[in-house]
Amino acid sequence: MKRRDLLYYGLSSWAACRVQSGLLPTQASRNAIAPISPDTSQVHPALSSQESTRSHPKPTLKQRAAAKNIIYGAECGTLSLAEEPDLAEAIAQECAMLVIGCLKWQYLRPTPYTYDFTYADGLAEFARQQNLQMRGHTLVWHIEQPQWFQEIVNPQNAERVLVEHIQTVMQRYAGRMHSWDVVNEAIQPQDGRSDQLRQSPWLNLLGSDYVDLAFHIAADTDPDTLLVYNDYGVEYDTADHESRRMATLNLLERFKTKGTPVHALGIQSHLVGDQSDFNPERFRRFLGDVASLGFKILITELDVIDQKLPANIQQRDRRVAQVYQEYLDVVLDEPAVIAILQWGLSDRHTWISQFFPRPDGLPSRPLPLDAELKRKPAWSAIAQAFDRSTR
Ligand code: 9MR
Repeated sequence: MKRRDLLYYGLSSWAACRVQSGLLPTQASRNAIAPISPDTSQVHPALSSQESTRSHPKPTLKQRAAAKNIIYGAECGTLSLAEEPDLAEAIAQECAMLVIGCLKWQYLRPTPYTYDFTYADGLAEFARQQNLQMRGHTLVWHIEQPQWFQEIVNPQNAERVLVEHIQTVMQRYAGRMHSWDVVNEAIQPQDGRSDQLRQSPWLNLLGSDYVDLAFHIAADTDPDTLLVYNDYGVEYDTADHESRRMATLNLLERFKTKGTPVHALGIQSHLVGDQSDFNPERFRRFLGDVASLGFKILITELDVIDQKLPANIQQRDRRVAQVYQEYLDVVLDEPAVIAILQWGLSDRHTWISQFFPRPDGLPSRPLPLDAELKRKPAWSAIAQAFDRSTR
């Protein structure tokens, strides 16, 4: 079996092994953190008040997922885990994979001529110490470009700038990344193009083939990593999501026809707590359609937006847990799904509190652990979904 096949099936920890013999990033020492015991039978003290897990240790999410050949993990922004050892311990305990979400241009490219890997290297070093697999997010996106981008990049130099960026960033972590979100959110049917691609800066500079170019450069730069096309808005039974599902399938078919090296679809999965139009059969069919085109599937940014849910914490947590359960019961039935990754692990840090704040000002609670790292009903729902899965 080739290395990439192992990755497809979520069986391999080769990336973690390879990194031990690889180069340590030079800036890593700035963010270096003390090794944390990977002994998952030890429960974090913060959990013990809610769960008597010391006497009856419960398997962690990564253990339950691994039993079903699934990789469970989370993204952790630009966090310095050295400053939050309790969160670092929780991540090491629950997660088998760390999503390095600060590999965006805005963080990496202070000037057109320089790169700053400080945040990403710190997290990569943490992943190495804890034997976590890693994935990178993201090489090509339509937003969050540095300020200089608009002034410097033009149709004449755009290809060179894009190629150099992808090569530089991927080479740094080559052999260590399980997968990469090479292109993020390229679809936008509302923009009115016949190919349903988004009117993005890259499209305007390079034409619609920028997507294919990015994947070809990525494949040449790190032939062993899984190359993912990542997007959102395909989960619900609404006209908008239906058109995005169709556009996604069209794009995947286009990749196949053109021989573009894309291995998997990333479905972000920012679910909405008060939305009632999740249709299990429709979503199941979509996953099956993606799989039958030959693509693996990763759930890449799972969380549940609780902006419009009741203030009462018990009611709110119950509904969030129910949303996780309904969704994962469908997702985990699809054999092409290889990973369940969350956009954060603890409510202490979540984009939702900024982007979808509650009108009553109460803190958002979209993730499996609360801000004190206690396991919530969402944690139990995810755990049970893994346990129930018959894959
Ligand atoms: O969670 C991320 C937030 O902290 C950043 O400010 C934002 C812009 O870089 O990106 C958020 O992450 C997004 C991800 O990159 C793509 N899918 C949607 C995520 C939530 O907005």
